Amino acid sequence: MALIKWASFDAIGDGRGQLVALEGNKNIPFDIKRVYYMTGMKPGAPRGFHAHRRLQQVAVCVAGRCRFILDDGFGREDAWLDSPAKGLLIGNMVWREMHDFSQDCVLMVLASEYYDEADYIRDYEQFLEVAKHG
Ligand code: T46
Repeated sequence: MALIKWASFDAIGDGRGQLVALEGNKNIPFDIKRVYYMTGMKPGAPRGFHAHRRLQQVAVCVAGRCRFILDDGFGREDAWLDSPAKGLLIGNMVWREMHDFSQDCVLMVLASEYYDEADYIRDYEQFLEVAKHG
């Protein structure tokens, strides 16, 4: 099963620039309960390294680019986020890592749930155990 799944968004462009609209249960496949974004990432400082038990998310690089690694416990794939018109769908129980942030990267994430540290699995061995044996 492919781990990398994209949502593509219409960019409405005119002489002034581009506009992209994201709407829950339309081009985002869940009710959006939370939006967060990351800026000022340091070169060579990857992020992520965890999975979520329930959370679903869509990640969009609204500026710049970065590389995501997704791992379901059986295989891993990577993909560049390099367009504000492209969203990476990240399901629950998928280990994610973010690498190679460009200096101008602004990474925005839309989430299906409020922030809950108890939903995180931050230990890779524990993630493998849950992914493989429930
Ligand atoms: C994910 C990837 C793509 C909050 O207080 N509220 C929030 O909504 C979030 C997302 C984080 N935090 C706090 C928790 C930590 O003290 O912000 C700090 C940094 O979070 P974290 O180390 O988890 O950041 P990343 O970049 O490793 O991971 C984040 C999300 O946490 C995660 O859900 O999927 O981005």
